[in-house]
Amino acid sequence: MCVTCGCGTDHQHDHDHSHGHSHAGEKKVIDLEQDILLENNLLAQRNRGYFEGRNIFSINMVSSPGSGKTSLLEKTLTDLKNELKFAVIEGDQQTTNDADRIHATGTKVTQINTGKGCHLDAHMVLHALQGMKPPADSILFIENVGNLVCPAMFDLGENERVVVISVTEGEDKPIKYPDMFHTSGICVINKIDLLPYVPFDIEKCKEYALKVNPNLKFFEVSCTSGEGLTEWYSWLKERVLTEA
Ligand SMILES: Nc1nc2c(ncn2[C@@H]2O[C@H](COP(=O)(O)OP(=O)(O)O)[C@@H](O)[C@H]2O)c(=O)[nH]1
Ligand SMILES: [Mg+2]
Repeated sequence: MCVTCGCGTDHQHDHDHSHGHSHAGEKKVIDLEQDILLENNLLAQRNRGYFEGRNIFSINMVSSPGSGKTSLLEKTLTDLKNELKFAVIEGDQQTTNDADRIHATGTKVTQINTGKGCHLDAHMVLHALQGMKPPADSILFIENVGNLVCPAMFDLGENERVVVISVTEGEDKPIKYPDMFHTSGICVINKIDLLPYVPFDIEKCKEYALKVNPNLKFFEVSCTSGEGLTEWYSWLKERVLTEA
């Protein structure tokens, strides 16, 4: 169970067996969760003010573990470093592995380790911002903890949420984890170089995703071959120009 958002206790199903806890108790957990989210939303507003004041365009990158969030960042930071200013906040339960990969691209980066937590929250991001001081007029990528469930609930104050899904995960993820796709504006479908080897129906995946979020915009990419990245870069540059 996640110690910060209490997920894992809020399950509902018909059953005869005893769980050793009462369902009346579960109601209390939901109330607490609402309080946590209220506080989180206030701090997210504060982050939004921070970003606005410094003209920082912030992107919350979410996905299941291993979809290719860090790979997409490595490519983007390397290919666009002469055109745009970047900073990165990395979120993982343990290790500085991803921060080390980002550091190798020459980008300013800070790592947040959430310990037993399964998502980043606005408070963690605020602390990281105060410590790292990302440059003004930049793009700030926030790579969330790999998890398609809990990060959906936590607004970090970001300008855009990008969900990454890879073709090895199965095309039904958008309907299995609708909150993540509902709260994102962009969906990057990664690892398309593997399409000849896996039974993944891209059109079906998009159809499912559009069912939960008709406004979702898609990019089909391969961080390995570089296919599709030009379209992603164009969107990024255009979006930043529009916001500035
Ligand atoms: N074949 C293939 N592998 C990829 C691609 N993008 C990332 N990977 C691999 O997928 C694994 C997980 O990538 P990573 O960026 O660490 O994912 P993250 O956990 O979402 O940050 C690594 O072994 C990457 O080399 C891709 O486009 N094609
Ligand atoms: Mg990563």
